[in-house]
Amino acid sequence: MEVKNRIILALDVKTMEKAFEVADAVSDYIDTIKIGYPLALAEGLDSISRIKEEFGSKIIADFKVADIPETNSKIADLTFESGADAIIVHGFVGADSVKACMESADEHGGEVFLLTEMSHPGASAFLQPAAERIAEMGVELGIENYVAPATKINRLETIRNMVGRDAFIISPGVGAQGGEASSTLDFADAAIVGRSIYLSQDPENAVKTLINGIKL
Ligand code: NUP
Repeated sequence: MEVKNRIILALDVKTMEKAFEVADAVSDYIDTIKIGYPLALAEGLDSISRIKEEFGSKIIADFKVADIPETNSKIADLTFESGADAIIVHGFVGADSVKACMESADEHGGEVFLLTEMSHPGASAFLQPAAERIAEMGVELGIENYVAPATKINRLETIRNMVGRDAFIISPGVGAQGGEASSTLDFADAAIVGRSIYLSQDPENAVKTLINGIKL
């Protein structure tokens, strides 16, 4: 996936009106938008196609899919049918569950991002000890796209080393969670940024400042 300016907007707002306002403000700089549960639950799954059609953006659906294979298939099918270009899938549920999403992605011409380790402090309890095994599983399954945390650069680096230089890593945690774009992008291909853009008084300027601070 090509991500303009190496920044992905996490559009975790709860109304379509606000979503359109923020996406419109940054549309000159951002061509990839991550839509997760907040917007999809508030405004429906068609928020994906509405944003995509209005702004021509690529959409990554952050549904952190983590169920049995049969249910994962249905979730992934519905997500791709709603226009998503990619879906974020949890790895801790195991290879069969992840494969179900990969098969759905193949059928729909979409992509899977494997979530290896998360960016929040609580992730150190259960997910961090499993993260390297999850990344290894991703490599064994032939997954090319990963999500790894911007808040723990050493962990991001470890995951980069495990998945290899050719893998595509997107990294959340820049800004509001304390991560910093430039060092994140030493190891990740793109940074995911939510609150420091959509809560800003001037989202366009927030994005410009971010871009100016990174080596493209
Ligand atoms: O480990 C993760 N951390 C994380 O913050 C995996 C994620 N998918 N996210 C998501 O990234 C989170 O749900 C939110 O949509 C975005 C970060 O937003 P912000 O902290 O920049 O507001």
